[in-house]
This record gives sequence, structure tokens and C-alpha cells, in this order.
Amino acid sequence: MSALDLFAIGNAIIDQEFQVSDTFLTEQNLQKGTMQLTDGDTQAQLYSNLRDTQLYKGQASGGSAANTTVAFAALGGRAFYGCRVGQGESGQFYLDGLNDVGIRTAEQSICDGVTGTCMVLITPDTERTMHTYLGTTADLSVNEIDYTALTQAKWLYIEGYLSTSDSARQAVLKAREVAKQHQIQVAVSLSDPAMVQYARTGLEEMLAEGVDLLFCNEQEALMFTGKDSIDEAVTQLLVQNKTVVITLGAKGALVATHAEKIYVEGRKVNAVDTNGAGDAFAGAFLYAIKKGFDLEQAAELAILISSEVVAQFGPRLSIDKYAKLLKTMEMDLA
Ligand code: 26A
Repeated sequence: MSALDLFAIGNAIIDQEFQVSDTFLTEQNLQKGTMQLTDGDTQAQLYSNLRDTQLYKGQASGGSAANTTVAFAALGGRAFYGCRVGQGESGQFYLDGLNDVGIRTAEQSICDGVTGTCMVLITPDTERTMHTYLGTTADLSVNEIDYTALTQAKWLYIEGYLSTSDSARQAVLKAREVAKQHQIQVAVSLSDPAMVQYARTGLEEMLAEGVDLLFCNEQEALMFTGKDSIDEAVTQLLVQNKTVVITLGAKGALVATHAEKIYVEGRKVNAVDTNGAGDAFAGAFLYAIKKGFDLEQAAELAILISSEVVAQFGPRLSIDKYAKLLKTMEMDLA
């Protein structure tokens, strides 16, 4: 039996969350709903403006694939996170956030440089705008990945966000090679419309001949395929990928394979912050698959967990909440 259910590779980023006004975004030349990459000095200036004028909601470990892995582990899965953090307090805070949920990390994850930081700005319409300084995670490479641990996993999960970094892409390509040799299933998330727009070649390289499970949202699916409708986009994505899962925000999700297309409705919640909803969705979906749920049930669990993420601040739920929600669903199924 595999000792690990999931080996994920992704950026290590600490989120600083603020509730901001629309005017603030305009003043700072930030485009709502986007993720923008920046340098350390520019981010420090923005942080100082934020602290002076906007409402600080706190610090949380983020990083898209890490949020996914946390949901997966908190639901009961055995997981490993391959990442790169800086030495010192921030890096330790970041790894502790993973290890506390039982996620294993490699010693070689701690490197020179500073841990990545993301300013997550939440406007009153619950939309999130991100301003990311990658720091040392930009240099994530084959050296930080424990490929021996990977051989013990059933699934490899890769975030599309890695597509901008040459060294991270090399790490991903090697991981895919190992996955192929060991019959490990592969899941990839397209991560962000900005990646589809600006790092398409890198994404295509990471997707290679297709994957077992592809996660994306509506906008990413349309942009990536160049199609006008979700139906056409799905057909195109299924040419190379076995299962495609498209999140549709409040409308729910669509799961498609060559054999079937399943729409699962969203749940009505009092939304306050959409940050990390897609990440939690992927983690819960993967966990449900591992647990033997069918695709529809997997989407239902994923929607249940991600709708709770939307109803609170920050990309992760308190740890005991994931398993409680799973129990509720299992009781409904019984
Ligand atoms: C390469 N970039 C820009 C990123 C990210 C990122 N995760 C990986 N790579 N920029 C922001 N995030 C994370 O996305 C989560 C929400 O989906 C943030 O840390 C946030 O927790």
C-alpha cells in the first residue's frame, strides 16, 4: 500500500489579508480580481499604505497548492508538500502550518532568501485581488523535491502557478517522469487566468500529453482553449485530459469525462472572501476520489468545503472544520 496519498508541488507563500475599498484599488493602480506579480520593494510600499489606511484581517499561510494540500490532509489524507521557503521565522511559520496538519515536508525546503508573501485584498463584493512577491519560492527547483517520497504517493498534484519559473518547471517535469514510471496519477490546476495569459507555454509544457485530472475555473477554461462556450472548452480539454473539473463560482461545478458530464449546483452561503475557494475545492475533490466517492459526490464535497471557505476570511478553514463537514456529508449519504 502506498504510504502517501498525495504529493503536491507548489509555491510557499504567506498571505497578508486586508479588507479594502474599491477606491483604494484604483488609487494603487490594482486591477480587481487579478493576481499581479511584484518585487519586494513595491510590495513593502503597498503593505505600508495598507497598514496605514485599510483594515488588516491577519496573516495566514497560503500558496495555492498548499491550501489544496491542507484541505486534503485535514479531511484525513496523507500528504507531502514540496516547496521552498526562506530561513528564519517566516519560513518556519509556513512549514509549521503544514506540519501541524500532518503534512510532511522535506528538510531541503529551507533555503536562502525570503519566504514569498501575497497581499490579499478583499473588496466589499468579496472579490480578491492579489499582489504577490515570490521571494525564494521563485527558485523552487529539483533540489527541494523529495522524489523518493513522491514514489510512495498515489497522486501528484501540481499548481499552474509554477509555470512562470524555469527551475520550478524543471522540478515539475522530473516529477511527472517519476509519476509515469511509478503509475502515479497526475492532477494539475491552471491556477489563475494570468498564468493562462502570460505563461501559456510553461503551462502547456507542464501539462505535456495530458493529465488524469485537470482543475480550472470558467475563465481559465475559455482562455486556455480559445473557445466561446464551456461546452466547447470541455470538449477541447478532454482531447488530452481524462477528467476535467471546472469550477463555476456560486453556480457550482462541472465534472466531465469522455463518458459523462455532471453539473453540481453551488450552495448558497453568505460570501465574504473568495480567496482560496478553488484551492480548497481541489483538495476536497482529490480527497473524495481517494475515499472512493464517485465524481458527483466528489464535486458535492468539494462544493461544501469551498463554500465554507468563501463564508469566512482566509484561504483555509480551522482544521477541525474540514472533518466535521465531511461527517455531515457522510451522514447525508448514509
Ligand atoms: C506564482 N504565484 C503568483 C502564486 C500565487 C499563489 N500561489 C502560488 N503561486 N499568488 C497567490 N497565491 C496564493 O493563491 C491563494 C489563493 O488561491 C495565495 O497565497 C492565496 O492563498
